[in-house]
Amino acid sequence: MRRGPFRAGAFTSPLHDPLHRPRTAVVLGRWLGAALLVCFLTGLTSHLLQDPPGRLAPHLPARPVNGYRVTQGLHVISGLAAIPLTGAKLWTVYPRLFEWPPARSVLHALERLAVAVLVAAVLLELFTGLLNTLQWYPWPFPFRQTHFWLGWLATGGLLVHLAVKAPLVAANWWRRAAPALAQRRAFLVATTAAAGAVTLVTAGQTVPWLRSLDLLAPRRPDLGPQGLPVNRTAAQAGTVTVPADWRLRVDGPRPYELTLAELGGLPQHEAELPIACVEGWSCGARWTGVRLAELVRRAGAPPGSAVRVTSLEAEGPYRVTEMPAPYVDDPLSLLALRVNGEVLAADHGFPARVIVPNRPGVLQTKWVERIEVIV
Ligand SMILES: Nc1nc2c(c(=O)[nH]1)N[C@H]1C(S)=C(S)[C@@H](COP(=O)(O)O)O[C@H]1N2
Ligand SMILES: [Mo]
Repeated sequence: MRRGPFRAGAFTSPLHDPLHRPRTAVVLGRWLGAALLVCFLTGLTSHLLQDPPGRLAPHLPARPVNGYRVTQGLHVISGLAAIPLTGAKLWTVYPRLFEWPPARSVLHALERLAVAVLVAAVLLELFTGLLNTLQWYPWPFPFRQTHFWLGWLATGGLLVHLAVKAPLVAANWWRRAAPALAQRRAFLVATTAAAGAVTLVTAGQTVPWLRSLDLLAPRRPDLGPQGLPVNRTAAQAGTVTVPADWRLRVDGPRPYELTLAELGGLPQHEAELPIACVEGWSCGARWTGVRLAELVRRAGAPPGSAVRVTSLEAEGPYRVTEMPAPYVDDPLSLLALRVNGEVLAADHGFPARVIVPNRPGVLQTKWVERIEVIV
């Protein structure tokens, strides 16, 4: 029965020696655990901001202005760094996959099952997340819900794993406790270098002073029309032609319509606000337009009203978005007509787009045609 990797002594690396393995696993586990914790908390933040439960929606904060930019930037940075860390951690412990006998007791079998769930959830989570940063969805299931629930599964699995391993973790927490091993040093240095390199060549998609090192990230934040990347072009969204008689319609107690010239005639305000895409890139820009709060007041709606924004786009998941009151009322929230001093390019949402502080990029609706007061 005990052939190949199941043989006793099949793994010859000193790093795989049961005497040395736990300390390596603990050191890597600390880094990986920290990365996964940051990833989970920032992911939860993103999910709540994007799809808040009804009771929470009226309390979402429109500040800090760069809040989502920072949390989602960290989400993608920690997720990418977790990839080499997961590889190193799995390599360290994978000989245990071939343990003999496969299960010593029911408890041992359950413990192994929990590890299987944890590893599968983390691998699938990192894989779907990575492909999402590339806007590549080669699977039949919806990305966001799957990514969300896998996050809970991975975090639950991690807590069980930590509880089971607590004594081993405690015994190997300090360097003195474990015998020194030159190969471990080399392995940990190489893993740190790999995680550091992955971070350095991708973080520039959101961290301005790392921009020049942004070699592997799918987007350069400064490349695109008007100095801003485009996630979905007007052609992709099927809204290339804006009707010549385009009007903004605002529905509320006193509905009205405005032509583009009339909108331009209202008091214009400026706001320095980022587009912070869930896929990990972000970029600040100077927007000019009419305050959303003013448009809503003109329709006779009181402060504290939420709105639904509809795009000219024929179809697509971001055609309609709802905006809770704190965003509508924020003085920085605009229906923007210009970006960085120029009339919006078609790809940035001409004739008008929403730009609001501390909100995911997906909700910054482009090619707006209608704003409805909903409460
Ligand atoms: N109507 C509409 N608005 C949209 C989108 C879309 O597909 N349709 N994409 C969103 C996404 S995912 C992002 S990140 C931002 C990007 O804005 P930009 O292309 O002007 O940089 O627009 C958002 N607004
Ligand atoms: Mo996005």
